Amino acid sequence: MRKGRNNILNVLFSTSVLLATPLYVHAGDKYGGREAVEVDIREWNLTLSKEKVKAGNVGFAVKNKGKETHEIAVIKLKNDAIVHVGRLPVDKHGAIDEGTMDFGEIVGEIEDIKSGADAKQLIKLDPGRYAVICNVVEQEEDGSIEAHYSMGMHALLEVE
Ligand SMILES: [Cu+2]
Repeated sequence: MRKGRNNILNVLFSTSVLLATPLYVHAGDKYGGREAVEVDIREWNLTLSKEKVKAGNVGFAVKNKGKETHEIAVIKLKNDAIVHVGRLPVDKHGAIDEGTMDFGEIVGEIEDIKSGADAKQLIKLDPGRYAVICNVVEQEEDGSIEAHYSMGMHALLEVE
């Protein structure tokens, strides 16, 4: 399913170049980046328009298609952290403790993206593996704690 979606995006990309209406390229151009990644966030997933980009300044164009406020954090994973991006170490609430994590470091973050809002940022990425996650933690009315990362808001981005 995921592969199929990427193929469609690749076709759109080629077509837009041919028609000189570079909609897909534009997000990168605006920020001077050679690459752009569109990030859709909603309850409870986070999807990237590409799984792989070239190193350098990468434009992230985020759209919150959900009802709740979300964020994205881009974490460069250490080389030896060959772990599924959905199985990173979490605290008791199911969130990633950004202060003590030892499997990688945050290289970029866009916080407080409201429902329906867009957010864009250029983030410099070196080659490697990255986890793109929403690390929002909130308390529900019944007192339970909801950690968006553990609910499924994560994706892997490879930079070459
Ligand atoms: Cu979230």
